[in-house]
Amino acid sequence: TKPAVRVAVTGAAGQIGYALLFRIASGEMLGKDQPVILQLLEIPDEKAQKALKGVIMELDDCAFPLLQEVTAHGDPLTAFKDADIALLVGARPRGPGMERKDLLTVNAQIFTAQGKALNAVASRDVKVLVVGNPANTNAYIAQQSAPDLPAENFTAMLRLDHNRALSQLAAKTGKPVASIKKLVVWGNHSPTMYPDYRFASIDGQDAKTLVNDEAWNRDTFLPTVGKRGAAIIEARGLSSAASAANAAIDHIRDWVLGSNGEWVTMGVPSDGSYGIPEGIIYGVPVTTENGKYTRIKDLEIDSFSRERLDFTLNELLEERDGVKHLLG
Ligand code: NAX
Repeated sequence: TKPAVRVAVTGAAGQIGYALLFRIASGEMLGKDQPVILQLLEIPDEKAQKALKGVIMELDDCAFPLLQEVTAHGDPLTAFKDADIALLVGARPRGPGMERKDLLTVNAQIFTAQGKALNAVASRDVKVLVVGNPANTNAYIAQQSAPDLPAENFTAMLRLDHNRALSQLAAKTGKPVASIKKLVVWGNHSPTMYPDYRFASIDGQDAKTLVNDEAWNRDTFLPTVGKRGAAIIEARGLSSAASAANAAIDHIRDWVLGSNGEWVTMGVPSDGSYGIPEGIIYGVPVTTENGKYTRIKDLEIDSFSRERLDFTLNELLEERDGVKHLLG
């Protein structure tokens, strides 16, 4: 059998953690022949650690054949030891009366510490996915705090937005989601993101021609995908958890096992293409193979799209400027 892969998960006792860990342990993320070790991090707080123990009891009770070991941690320096994959899910949510700036600051502290810990103890080619919000900027902070690790291994989750866009487009055209190829969601994981089907095909037909409804794109599709998170909170009284966990599984599975030539959206450090300053963590279309992602280059950006790409970029630049003074 294969040697086990070490997967560190933060915020492991939270909602997304609860929807995520059992699927990792059952082999849905890394394959049904891939043993895993789970290294779970929660805040040192007694209540959180106790809840984490409860989750581990349930993992034990599943008797997953692929789950070789599970450990509980209150310190990233032990949780990330030799980690091959790190899913950074835990973050400080916005509390009552908390300004965006305060949210950025508290999370900058968390992700600076976690980036340093990864830098110190994780596998030298650890693959990092940041889910905790503000995901792109948190990923940027973690990356900046881990100078000894490859920058391209720090990614943020845009896959939930990508999947939301797929399902909206499928509903509009009456076609199955699996028939849609080459969709992308550009930019920040926030309502400023830009879901874009200009390059997409559906059942081999050009998606734009098939939809043929610019007003729907602008007035329905973009806001529906962009505000889907808020709509889920409104309906459920809680933020998306199962769909977020599912997207995290999709992101890592494709990164590790390959996307078979299909485009997927990943938030990755910019290489300067599409006018996105180098290093900014921005959602772009990629294909993945052999544990690496490759950006889709040289797509045509029309003036409407340019505006949308810049709008979401400006938000990311503001976020970066808001935390600049906190980075060494
Ligand atoms: P929960 O509040 O249910 O769980 C978060 C858990 O993280 C808590 O148990 C908390 O104790 C823990 N935590 C907080 N700080 C930590 C730290 N420094 N180290 C370790 N653990 C820590 O939130 P949940 O619904 O699971 O959401 C988690 C994060 O995902 C939130 O930031 C949320 O905004 C974000 N999301 C991101 C999405 C994306 O597409 N990128 C979509 C879903 C979700 O909204």
